[in-house]
Amino acid sequence: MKILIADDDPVSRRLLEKTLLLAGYDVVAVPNGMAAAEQLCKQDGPRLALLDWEMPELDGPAVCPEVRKKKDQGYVYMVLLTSKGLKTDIVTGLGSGADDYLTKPFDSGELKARLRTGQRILHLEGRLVEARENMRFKATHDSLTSLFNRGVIMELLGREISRSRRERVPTAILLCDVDHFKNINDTHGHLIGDEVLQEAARRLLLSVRSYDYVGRYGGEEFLIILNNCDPVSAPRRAEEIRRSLSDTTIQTSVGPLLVTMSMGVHQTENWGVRTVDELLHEVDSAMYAAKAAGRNRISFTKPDIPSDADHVVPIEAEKSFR
Ligand code: GH3
Ligand code: MG
Ligand code: MG
Ligand code: MG
Repeated sequence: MKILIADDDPVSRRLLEKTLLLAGYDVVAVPNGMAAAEQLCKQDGPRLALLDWEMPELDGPAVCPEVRKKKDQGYVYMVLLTSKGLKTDIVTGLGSGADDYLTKPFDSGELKARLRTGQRILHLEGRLVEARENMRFKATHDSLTSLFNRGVIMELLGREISRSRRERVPTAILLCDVDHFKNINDTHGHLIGDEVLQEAARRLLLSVRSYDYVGRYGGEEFLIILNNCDPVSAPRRAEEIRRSLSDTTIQTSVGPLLVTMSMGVHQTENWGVRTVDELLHEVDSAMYAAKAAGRNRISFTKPDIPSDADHVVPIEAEKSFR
């Protein structure tokens, strides 16, 4: 574990460094408070710190609030180690944001025991952060496919349309629906159907760029948002995505299955004043046109005709996309 030592006295610093190296810590030693704050505010900086009180530039109690100000990183456990031993000093030191307080000369057994307490707190924090991240992932992703769930992909769609309209960059929306999926369930069972959906989702994700969005829109329906996708690229990319499913059979527990999908595509930078729902209705109609034309194909919505309404977007219409 990485630990920071900040002490302006070279002898004191070296003694601490030696003690902590022997205890198995990975030591970063600095001679003043400024350097300490800089190290502790780094994204991958030490999470455990031993700070001397009196140091040039910033003293120990001044380092603590600097570090606490940073909200976008993990907790830093800070121990003040000082020759100042009055009760009022301890109160001031802990009040500045330090987690613990030790007086010099220190007892190495006590120092190590207190640092282990710090590590327990940091470990606990790590587990809480992990639990929070897991919950956040579960709340935003579909449990079967791990794609964005419907709520999230709809929100991203609204946001992306606003951005596309504001910056006048083109975006493509693809609604994909697996063909005759009910037959797979009916013939092989629901679990095989699930395997197919998982593999289809994996292939869709692999076939887009990292900044595009893929979400599970419904049972066997997926919504894909291709950011900054111009009119020339959109049909080609939609075709590549369609073929990512149909070109190779899916290996399932009952053997390989050939699965295809139909796709409705809308590509534009002229959004007009329609709502997300109206837009999705158009893409859905295009998808059904692809079904009607024989499935395993792409159908486009009618191209947008730029109008004055595109240039002056009423505030209310903008709001409806959020
Ligand atoms: P089409 O080509 O017209 O789209 O036909 P289809 O059979 O794919 O369409 P339909 O809407 O009739 O059937 C979709 C089926 O998807 C029905 C539903 O039971 C199934 N389904 C929905 N969610 C899941 C799921 O999570 N797992 C499995 N295995 N099946 C699902
Ligand atoms: Mg000092
Ligand atoms: Mg469907
Ligand atoms: Mg279907």
